[in-house]
Amino acid sequence: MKIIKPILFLILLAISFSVNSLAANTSYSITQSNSSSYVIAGIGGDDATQAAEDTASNINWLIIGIVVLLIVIISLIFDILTKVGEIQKKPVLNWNKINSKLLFILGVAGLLAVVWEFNKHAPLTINAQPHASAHSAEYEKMFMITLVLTGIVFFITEFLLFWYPFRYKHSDKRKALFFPDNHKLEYIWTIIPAIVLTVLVIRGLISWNRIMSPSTEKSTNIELFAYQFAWNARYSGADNKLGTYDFRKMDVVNPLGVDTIESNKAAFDDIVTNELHLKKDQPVYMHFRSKDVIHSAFLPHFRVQLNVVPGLPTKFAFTPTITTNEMRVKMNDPKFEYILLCNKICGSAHYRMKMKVIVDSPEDFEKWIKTQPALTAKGTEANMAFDWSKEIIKELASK
Ligand SMILES: [Cu+2]
Repeated sequence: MKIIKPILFLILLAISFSVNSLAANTSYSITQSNSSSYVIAGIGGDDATQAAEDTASNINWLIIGIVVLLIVIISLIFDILTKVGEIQKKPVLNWNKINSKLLFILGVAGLLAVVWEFNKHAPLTINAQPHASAHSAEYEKMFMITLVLTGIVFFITEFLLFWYPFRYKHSDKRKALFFPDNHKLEYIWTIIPAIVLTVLVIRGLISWNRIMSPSTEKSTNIELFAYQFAWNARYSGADNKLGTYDFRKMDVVNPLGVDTIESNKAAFDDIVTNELHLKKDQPVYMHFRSKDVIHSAFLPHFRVQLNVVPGLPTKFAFTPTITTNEMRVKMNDPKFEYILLCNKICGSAHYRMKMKVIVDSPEDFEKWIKTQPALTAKGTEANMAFDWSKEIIKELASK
């Protein structure tokens, strides 16, 4: 009580100052142009901007002052009620009841906020995006099973956490039960989660192994090259072999440092592009390589994400199953595009590190790739003679 009075005085003083300087600015008419700035009509230039900023700042201080004042007033009311209780020799406020109720309200509000958050922001998550690869359905299923199981446990345990302090708050009429341990209960809450987690982990491992061990010789080899701040794709050409590279060979004409010496024949027909074209139903083996820092290749629609680490090539195989055109029809969105994003904050222009991904029918893929020059003239010749659409592998259909 003794401390509150001087604080109250100081706050009132601060508010009166704020109101005074606010009044000094009211001769300008203020219109809010957008959420971030105020514009004063009739006055141009820096003076107007400065005045507007001062006013906005004063309004903020005024709001803070009012909130602090309200807190002080409420605490004063509580103080007075406590004093009244002392005089009457019978407490006016039962803090035990108030706290237990407030805690329970907090718990319920928190759980409602979780439901609200799911409704509000779930459409922005990866799971709300359409999926278009051979393994994506399995991934989705696994994610949903884990989410539902952990979700049920979350809601039950969180509710109980707030219900118990409310239901079993202190009462003069009863004594707390001394309850050191109960073997049966401990068995239940150890064995059940252990079984559930084991099933989830084993199931996950089976899926992981199936997704991560595709047949290498039946896949098209493509290299994804990441650098600050863009991507390049390197196709292995008609021989389906990526030529070796050497970082010392990187320069303006050969940014990927591909070795085109005579002994490195595999590199001759390699094709470097700025767009990633994939063939429908054709498994692709992605070899990720970074020039500078750690990036992360994120292909949300194919449910693929892998770190791209300088000096440590990483790999992931997947099979796109829906062409861009088919997806446009399916989504009823003629502008739909697949995308490759960098998902690691890799520097100042990280936000624009993305690449257009197009899934073609075998015929369209052939048409496109034949317009792309290889690293050498000989390689281009070999690629032109190659029947790209023949390479469709029906391995997946047989599964
Ligand atoms: Cu990046």
